[in-house]
Amino acid sequence: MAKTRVPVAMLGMGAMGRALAGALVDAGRPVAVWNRTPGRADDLVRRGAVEAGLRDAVAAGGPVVVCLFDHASVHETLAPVADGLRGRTVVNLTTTTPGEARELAVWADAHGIAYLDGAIMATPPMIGAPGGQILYSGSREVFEEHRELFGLWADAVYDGADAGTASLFDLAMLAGMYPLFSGFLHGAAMVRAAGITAAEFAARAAPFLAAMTGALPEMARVVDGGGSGDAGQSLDWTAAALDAIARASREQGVEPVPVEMVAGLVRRQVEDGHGADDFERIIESVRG
Ligand code: FVH
Repeated sequence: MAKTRVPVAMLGMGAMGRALAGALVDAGRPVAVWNRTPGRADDLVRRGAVEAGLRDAVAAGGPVVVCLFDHASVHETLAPVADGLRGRTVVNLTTTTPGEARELAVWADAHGIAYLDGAIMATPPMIGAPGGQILYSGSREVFEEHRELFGLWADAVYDGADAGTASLFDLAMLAGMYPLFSGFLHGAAMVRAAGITAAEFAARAAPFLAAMTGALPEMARVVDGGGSGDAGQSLDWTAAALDAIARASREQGVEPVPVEMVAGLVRRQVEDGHGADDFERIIESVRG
């Protein structure tokens, strides 16, 4: 059988699982789909996917791609079919911590399963469209063997043999994204109190915030010890600026919680005598 005709088993038909399976169906790949609650893949079945019981889906022959809610649901799903997975390949695209990914890799190895972990840096509509990335780590052989398949979903990036690395990058990047989104929504609440819509605010904030990300490489240079860290704004200055933002927020009747989180990190460094240092110094407030 030609490699592209080997059926891919897709476990998990949530929003992301359906998007991944849909991209394969669109590319003419045979796909066997399974979901704990049957019927969530009806549209895919109409388009050519085969809905199967768990054991039959796993027996389909090709790689078994897992996209479930969390680490626990992956174990709950794979444990009963571990015998059927011996000698086979599992690609786990469920969001897990690095430690959980490594634990799954060890579990897979103990059951004779080749394991590749993945982290999806995309939303379901981005699957099969430009702009998405999926990070992989674990078995290089599995990554190389299924590279073409992975390319149907998004840009595929291999991050090395440690199964935890893809998750580490994923969650570290999300650690940046969620505070950014919270900050945007905080700002939207502030201007809304003045009758400005979130859409108007987004049109102003998006280019500004995008331009600000240009500062990241220089911040990184300072953190890595290659920059002076004295070119920007001191933490004393930043503390005053954050205080002004918090006061402005309260004037608008909005609780400045996201900004207070940052102010707390700054305050710790100022209290430790680093008020003259640059903003990058607050990394010391989160280091263990
Ligand atoms: N959706 C997104 O934008 C993000 C983008 C980045 C990566 N994530 C991760 O992808 C995993 C799946 O996400 P999802 O969007 O498909 O999630 P849901 O639509 O909530 O579907 C969850 C599926 O998991 C099944 N499930 C839940 N618990 C169990 C269990 N104990 N045993 C077996 N299956 C389970 C659930 O089945 P059902 O409720 O329909 O029966 C869904 O198929 C996730 O790790 C994201 O972090 C997506």
